[in-house]
Amino acid sequence: MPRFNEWGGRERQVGARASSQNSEPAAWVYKTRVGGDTHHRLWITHRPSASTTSPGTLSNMSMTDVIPAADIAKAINAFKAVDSFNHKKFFEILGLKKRSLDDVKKVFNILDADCSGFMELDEVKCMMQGFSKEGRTLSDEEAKILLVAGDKDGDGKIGVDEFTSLVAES
Ligand SMILES: [Ca+2]
Repeated sequence: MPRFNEWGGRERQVGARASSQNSEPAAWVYKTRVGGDTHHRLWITHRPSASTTSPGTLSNMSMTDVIPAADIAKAINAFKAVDSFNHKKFFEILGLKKRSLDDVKKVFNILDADCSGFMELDEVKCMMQGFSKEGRTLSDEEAKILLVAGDKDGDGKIGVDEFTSLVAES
């Protein structure tokens, strides 16, 4: 869904998410490259239609482009029970550690739904949903454990390098 902005560049929609199920408006992130710089802009808009997009997924890249859908389903199903989540096992089932660094970064970029460069607590809680809409939200306790495991520099969020380290340790 390209659109034009005041810089004259074409904007590419790179992310979208809704604040809660079926709620509107959703936040949309557009990315533009102007003179070698990448600009991200957040637009608050209404979700065009549930059939063309869904919260937490990218319009131009989906998780199944990187990880086989069968592996995602297996990983989601393994942690259906509340407070059963274990990120090492989750990444292992996904085969994430065996993937290229580039693929792991692609995964991170999808999980970073607002393209802030970090997985903040709300994105950590929705990590399994970032892989599949069938995934459940992590409990507060599970999210806290995952955040503490990933957040090496103590800024309260997970950056791309922290995420690739977390995968490498799994
Ligand atoms: Ca983020």
